[in-house]
Amino acid sequence: MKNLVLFCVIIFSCQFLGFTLFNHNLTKKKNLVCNSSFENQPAKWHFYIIKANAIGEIDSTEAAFGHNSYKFKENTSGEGFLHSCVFKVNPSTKYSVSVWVKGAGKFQVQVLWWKKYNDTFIDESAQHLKIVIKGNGTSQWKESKNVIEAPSDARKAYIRLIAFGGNVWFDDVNVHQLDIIQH
Ligand SMILES: [Ca+2]
Repeated sequence: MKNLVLFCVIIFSCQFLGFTLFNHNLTKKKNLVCNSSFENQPAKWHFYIIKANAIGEIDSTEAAFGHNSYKFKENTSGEGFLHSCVFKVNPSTKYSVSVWVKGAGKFQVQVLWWKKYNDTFIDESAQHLKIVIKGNGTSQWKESKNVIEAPSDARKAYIRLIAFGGNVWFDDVNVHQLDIIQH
């Protein structure tokens, strides 16, 4: 009887794991954000301090998915932001943006759109900034999401995560194109 129960547990576990991995792979294929779950090194995310004291770091003790998240470690006056890799976008096209958040502070998710962008030149006049999501952290991991449309002149974009007023963890940042370019 014990062997039968063990067998059933193993079969159920395998099916559940396979189902989870299958769905996760499907999501990953379309996600435009590099290292979206903070599982890889180098992180390919860049942290900037707006007000001292703010510290940003990959945290292997908290995770909504996988093993890691990104922690904004801040006192009540500290404020920082973290920006993602740059990715290509299609103008006048809708994108879904989602993120998992936990913590005591407040947070925002912004998208910065660019006509052009590379490592040595940023055309500041072409910048458009959009606050996509904002809210208060919660004691448990919670997903927040929204849908946005790329400006008519957008060619590239990146995500900026912002937190202030207390520690905040981010995980599983996703940006997916929702429709096909109309031109
Ligand atoms: Ca993760």
